[in-house]
Amino acid sequence: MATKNLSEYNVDKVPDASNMIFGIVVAEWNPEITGALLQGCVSTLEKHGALPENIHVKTVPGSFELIYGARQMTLNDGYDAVIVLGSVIRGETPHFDYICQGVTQGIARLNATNNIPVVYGLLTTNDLQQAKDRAGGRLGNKGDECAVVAIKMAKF
Ligand code: DLZ
Repeated sequence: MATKNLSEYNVDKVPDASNMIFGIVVAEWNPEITGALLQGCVSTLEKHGALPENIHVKTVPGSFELIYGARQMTLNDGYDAVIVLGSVIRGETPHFDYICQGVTQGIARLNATNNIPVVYGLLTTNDLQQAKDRAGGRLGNKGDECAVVAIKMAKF
């Protein structure tokens, strides 16, 4: 099955984001990738009307810390949606699996227990090229997809 281009979506189905406030938590690991995810995410939020002053970006050391960062942001009632952005690349040890499972379950739990939607922008790839392909490369940008999801969930 062909992989979907992450930057392709139906523009007509995206609500206006001009009155919405977004929090973004971005991991510092693999900065070439997470920087590209952030760039795509912010530009897509702004494309749909979000004001730059209503997009608040915080960094955390690694993807595992995205859970804590997102939780702190969801404690602030002012956000309409929170987005986490990270990139975990498979190494030689099982560490990759533990981080991916931990972040996935942590973000799922936040969504099941909090009132503010948390959008899951974690790239989990076997190598750097797969991450590049999904961070502004041949398969689009996961950051764009997360922005669209955040706007839709904020409206929800
Ligand atoms: C330790 C680690 C490793 C091996 N790989 C990554 C990675 O590919 N991407 C990422 O975002 N973070 C990685 N980390 C760091 C962990 O997410 C976390 O910051 C540390 O385990 C400390 O809690």
